[in-house]
Amino acid sequence: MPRALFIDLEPNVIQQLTRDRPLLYNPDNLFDGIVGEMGGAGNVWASGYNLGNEHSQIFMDMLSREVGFADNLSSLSMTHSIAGGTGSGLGSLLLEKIHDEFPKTPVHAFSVFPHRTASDTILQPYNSLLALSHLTQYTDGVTVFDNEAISELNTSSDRRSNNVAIGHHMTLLTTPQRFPSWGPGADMASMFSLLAPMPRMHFMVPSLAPMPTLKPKGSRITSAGMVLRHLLAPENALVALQQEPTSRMISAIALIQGSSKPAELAQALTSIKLDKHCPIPVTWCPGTIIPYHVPASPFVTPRAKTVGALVTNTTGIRHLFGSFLNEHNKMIATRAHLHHFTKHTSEEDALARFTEAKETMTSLCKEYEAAEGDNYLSYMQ
Ligand SMILES: Nc1nc2c(ncn2[C@@H]2O[C@H](COP(=O)(O)OP(=O)(O)OP(=O)(O)O)[C@@H](O)[C@H]2O)c(=O)[nH]1
Ligand SMILES: [Mg+2]
Repeated sequence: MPRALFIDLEPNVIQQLTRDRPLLYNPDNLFDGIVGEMGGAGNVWASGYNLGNEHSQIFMDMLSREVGFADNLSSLSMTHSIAGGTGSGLGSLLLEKIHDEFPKTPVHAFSVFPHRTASDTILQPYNSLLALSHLTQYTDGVTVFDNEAISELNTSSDRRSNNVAIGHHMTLLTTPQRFPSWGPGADMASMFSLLAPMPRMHFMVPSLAPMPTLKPKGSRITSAGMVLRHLLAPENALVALQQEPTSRMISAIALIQGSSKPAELAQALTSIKLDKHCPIPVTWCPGTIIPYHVPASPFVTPRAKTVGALVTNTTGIRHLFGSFLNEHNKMIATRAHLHHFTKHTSEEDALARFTEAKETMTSLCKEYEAAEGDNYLSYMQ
């Protein structure tokens, strides 16, 4: 039975989940709406945040109960999207509460980022910015799943096929911690301490090889070396990033699962350092790609001879945050759609939150920019 808590402010999604698999989930871990407020957060961050705040005790009791069952709590992970009202607003509130109640527990997020060009919620530039600043302040690591990039790779904007890719990546990334005997020191907390040597620069770009959602033609990617090359090619990243010549890699972890031996993986990495696709590392820390060999499960038929997932901490992500900031600035300049927010909070409160979030994200972008130069460590003093 999954230990996960499933929390939503409207019943449809969770009810569908339990209809499909009635015996899989612990009913105590499902929360599908607040009585009298079953309409969700209506795509408004402030609504999700306020509803969460009013009823936070329910969520924290659910969490404390499940944490109480753990012999050895290693970290907490949250999965959400940042564009609507519930994932962003209730998600932000939960991150604050978790930070207060479990200050020593590392927190990670798997965050779905929206299409910038074909936005499906008009308030996205408001919601996303507030969620991003919470992810910066209250988590130790974020794996960014960008619907725009994943839809391009899938050649379809169907959410289900995006979820298949996201699910495969999450599965591979968390394999070492779900089967601890397979990889000592490979729990999320240890991995993110290698990935994010500086606390705020903790947003990871994932990639996957081969993509599980493409037509099954049989993969020509068979060796660890081919998987690594595929993972490092910028066009295979699950985040749409412009290739900026100034971008630098802070750290990366490659998880390779399949028939290749750990020694082959180490050898492949050495030769890849000469490859044109190999990202240029920062100069103020080792900036290496750390390999993890993940044995395949005897219970699952592998979908290819070798599969791999990569998570990269790159300074190039600042350009993505820059585009979120730009969109927000354009919208707030005319106070567009602000009335949706001010149904749930005062205009003064909304504007103060936007200003604070903008400052957080602008200073994070500046930090990434400084990390591209040689004087980053003195910049941080
Ligand atoms: N990859 C993926 N993206 C999704 C999925 N469902 C929603 N999204 C994206 O997530 C964003 C907002 O999601 P919603 O699920 O509508 O928002 P919510 O967090 O439930 O908030 P409210 O509906 O306002 O209560 C949009 O950018 C959607 O495209 C999904 O199943 N997979
Ligand atoms: Mg919803």
